[in-house]
Amino acid sequence: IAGVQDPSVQIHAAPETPQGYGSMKRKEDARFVRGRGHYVDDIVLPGMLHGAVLRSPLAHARIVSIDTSAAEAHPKVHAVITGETLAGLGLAWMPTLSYDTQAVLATDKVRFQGQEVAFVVADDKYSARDALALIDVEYEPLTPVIDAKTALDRGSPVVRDDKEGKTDNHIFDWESGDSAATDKVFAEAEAAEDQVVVTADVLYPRVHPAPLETCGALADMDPVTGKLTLWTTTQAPHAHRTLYAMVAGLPEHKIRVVSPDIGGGFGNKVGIYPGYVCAIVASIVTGKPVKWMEDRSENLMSTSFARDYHMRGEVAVTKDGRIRAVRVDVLADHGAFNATAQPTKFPAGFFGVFTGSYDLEAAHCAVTGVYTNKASGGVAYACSFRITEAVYLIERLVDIVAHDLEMDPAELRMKNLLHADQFPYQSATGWVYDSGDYPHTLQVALDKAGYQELRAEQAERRRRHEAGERVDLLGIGLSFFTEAVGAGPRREMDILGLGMADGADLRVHPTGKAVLGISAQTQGQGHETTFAQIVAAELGMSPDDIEVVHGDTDLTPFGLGTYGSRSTPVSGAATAMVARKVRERARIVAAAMLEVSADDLEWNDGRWQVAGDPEASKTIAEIALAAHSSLELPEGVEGHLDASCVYNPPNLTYPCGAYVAVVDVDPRTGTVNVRRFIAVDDCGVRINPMIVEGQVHGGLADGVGMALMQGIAFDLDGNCLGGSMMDYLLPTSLECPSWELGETVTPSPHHPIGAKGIGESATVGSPPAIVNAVVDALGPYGVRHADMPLTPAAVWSAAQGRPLRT
Ligand code: MCN
Ligand code: CUN
Repeated sequence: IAGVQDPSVQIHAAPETPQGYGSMKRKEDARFVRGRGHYVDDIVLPGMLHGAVLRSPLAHARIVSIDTSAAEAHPKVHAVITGETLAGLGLAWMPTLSYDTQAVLATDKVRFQGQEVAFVVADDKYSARDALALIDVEYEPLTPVIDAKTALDRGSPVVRDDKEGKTDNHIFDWESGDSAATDKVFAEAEAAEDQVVVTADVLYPRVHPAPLETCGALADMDPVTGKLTLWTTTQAPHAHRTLYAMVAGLPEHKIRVVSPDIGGGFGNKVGIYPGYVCAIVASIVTGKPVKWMEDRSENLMSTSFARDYHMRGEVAVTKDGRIRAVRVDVLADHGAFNATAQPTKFPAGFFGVFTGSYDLEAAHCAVTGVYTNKASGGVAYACSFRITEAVYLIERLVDIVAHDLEMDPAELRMKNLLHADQFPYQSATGWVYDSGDYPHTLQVALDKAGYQELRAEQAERRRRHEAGERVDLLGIGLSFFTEAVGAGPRREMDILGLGMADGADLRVHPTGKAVLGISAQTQGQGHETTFAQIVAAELGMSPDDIEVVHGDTDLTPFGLGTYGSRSTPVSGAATAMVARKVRERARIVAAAMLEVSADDLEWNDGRWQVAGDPEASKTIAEIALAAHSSLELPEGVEGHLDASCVYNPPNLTYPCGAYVAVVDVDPRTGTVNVRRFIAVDDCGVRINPMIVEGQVHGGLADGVGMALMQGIAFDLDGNCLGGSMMDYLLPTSLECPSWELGETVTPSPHHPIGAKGIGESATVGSPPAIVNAVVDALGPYGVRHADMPLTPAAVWSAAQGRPLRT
């Protein structure tokens, strides 16, 4: 492979592991493996009532009337809330995270199957569900808008006729890159003998994060203090609190949002759902705590979906494989309400990184968002704000270029990847990639896979297949991805006006044990362990002596929460910085203890030490006790040992990775078996390699699910065809190989500990590798592209030359 012997390619050794980092077991697992996790549905309050949501059976219909009298007469029912009740309180509609509005309970129309229509409050959840059947809603059916591709046609029904003057289903147009410069390269490529333009239509189907714990809330409005406590499944407790404060007109200190243990979020728990608001209103109306937990179908049918991007990509490339420019057109199906969660200036999320890991002359993309009669959402499922779609597109395109030019896809990538000496690199769409050594990372993956041997086996199988033997075809699929995670710099990134910085508080107690308060919220990522490790490494302590507090707005500093793999890049940085602040304060105390000047101290081996005299030193525990004692401190030093800080990241971090999928495909049945999967990730310095590998394992399994099994489809009436786990398949160990992981380490130059995010990398990088592998396997059938999910039917149809269209 070209580039391998390139002397500019440096091999990065992992840096000396600071004390505290390493694969320690997860502190939180002590409770999880004993079944002692504490989730929203585990919380029981005295006198608590239960809510249930009546949902629309139709995708698009006018509401003629709602009769709740029979439900209200049910002996165990306390209240039935409808859109009309909420309208009286000014709460029938709520703001979304994308400056749109969303119906809390439908008043005028229902706009997707599963939409919230009424909320019943009863003594127990069974009675609440029973009473739903007693509500009589008369609907006048309307033609639904199901196909995003026809949503903008003249005469299409208008989904959002609640918006004044709205006569179409258009939401936004957004573009990125230099259109004129890109068109110029394409014009040249079309004219030149030695260049071609390669085009492909690529769909990233609608999928769903499907966390094991569905969404829910327990609201308790104390009528005496006027304080609302909300235990809820949220990835962003502080942001939710501010939104509730804005909508309800309550001060933030009168609202406490608690996110207890969360059974998986994957982006599904970023937004605010009508059920949360209904539980709050119901608690106010009844004067009792009210709990609402959705079931599996409710979760799949009504909460934040992901993807649904219809993409056309064009690549201008020289015939010897030098990629010059990429041009992209996207139609984004946002469902009935534009409720995607992403920084304000990025309506298509970070799709702008569709230029991938390659050195391009020019690039441009245009994205158009449309309303359809489907559930809203859009940015969820480990997506790094739509980098999943961007990476999938570019990595499919690169393989299609390789197919059309009859080049080896690894060689084509090596030819176009950015080199280590190009960093920091400004992409054609303006992103400043912080660091990386892409050819090296790819080479590590190819070596680990035994790429040449695999190609030899593939050729041998193809020979046998062509000779008429019944043999599985071997497919080898690569993907190389760059992510942009850790949103983000406040000057560029906010959500509903809230800048994306994060706070951290650290308090070391007299006994030398510490409590760290952070605004990130773990849903399973292991923050209680890794964030303790960051403090431990900075202060020379044991991670066991540091308690990480998160998920309670009364106990933690403000910040925007966990999504877009931002916890380590932003909260993790805040944690390192606050620990360093404490360390500097400790230095002054240590100087007083040792009766030397603070300037004479150096931080060595996890303690403050008199320069040149290792015997004269103080640990943080010794210093903490002294800081709370009668020790005389210099003028202006108050004592105690604590600090707080807010971290505003200067840039995003740019993790990368090279993945190789090896699949066996039976062309007669369309069955795909993922035989091997090699994943080499570079997330900079790894705090806890075991946790990092766990994150990668999960994301790779996600990739198998999306590439081969998952899709939320709709019939022509707008009925959701993915509303249960019989229809929406989760990958299990049976579909997953034993993952083969590798790593390269290119620290982020601007992050205090050199770490980059990892939480979504594998979900981003694995679908293109698997699809590339399946298409590669079908080479003897001349297949150039097939859309996900590559179910046996889809693979078989592709082999027959009649690809399935979703
Ligand atoms: N880590 C590390 N060294 C690094 C980077 C990360 O040790 N260089 C550790 C972190 O400290 C953290 C974990 O790996 O314990 C993931 O860190 P990070 O990449 O910062 O991601 P977040 O913590 O912000 O997690 C969010 C990310 C997202 S956005 C989705 S979606 C997703 C994912 O995490 N949802 C998950 N992984 C998940 N894993 C579980 N179990 N459950 C989810 O809901
Ligand atoms: Cu896009 S899913 Mo994660 O950012 O919570």
